[in-house]
Amino acid sequence: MALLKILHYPDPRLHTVAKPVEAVTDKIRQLASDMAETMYAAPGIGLAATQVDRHIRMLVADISEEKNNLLALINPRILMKEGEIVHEEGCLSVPGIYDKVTRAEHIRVQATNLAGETFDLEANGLLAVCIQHEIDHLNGKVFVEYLSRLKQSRIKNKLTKQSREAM
Ligand code: K1U
Ligand code: ZN
Repeated sequence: MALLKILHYPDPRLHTVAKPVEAVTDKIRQLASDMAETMYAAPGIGLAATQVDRHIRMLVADISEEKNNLLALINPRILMKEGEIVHEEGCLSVPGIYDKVTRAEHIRVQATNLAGETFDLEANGLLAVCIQHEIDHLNGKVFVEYLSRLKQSRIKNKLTKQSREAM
């Protein structure tokens, strides 16, 4: 088990489009396990491989209070989107910034699990928001890109200053 380093916006690597996972190997299962450990430690409710500088299409999520309902989605594909929800989002790659984003309220996703089996998942509310947020990461998109240019520029300046001060 290992804690992985999470990339912080505006790191350009966060805009990499992740490649499909060709086969679910022990290496992939180990990465999923390390990502889950990193997500729980942060703490967060989701994490995409992009955020830990692994550019493959895999995400983990757990929205349960007890942190006992881990989902690992490999090569996730949204089959259906319905309705609209406005939810306050945060991001482990954009520490300290929270803002409202409009997304689909209900989604159906097809993905591969850690046993290499394809499955469908229906998600509503927070889980739907979280999965859409994580799939955006796999497509190189960070949630701040839904905000105004002015907000994006302020966030970029704030986080760049913070990372310089941390050096
Ligand atoms: O992708 C990420 O950076 C993780 C992100 C997921 C997310 C949160 C909220 C809406 C959409 C997507 C987070 O987990 S931010 C931290 C967070 O939301 C949280 C942390 C501790 C307890 C509960 C929530
Ligand atoms: Zn995020």
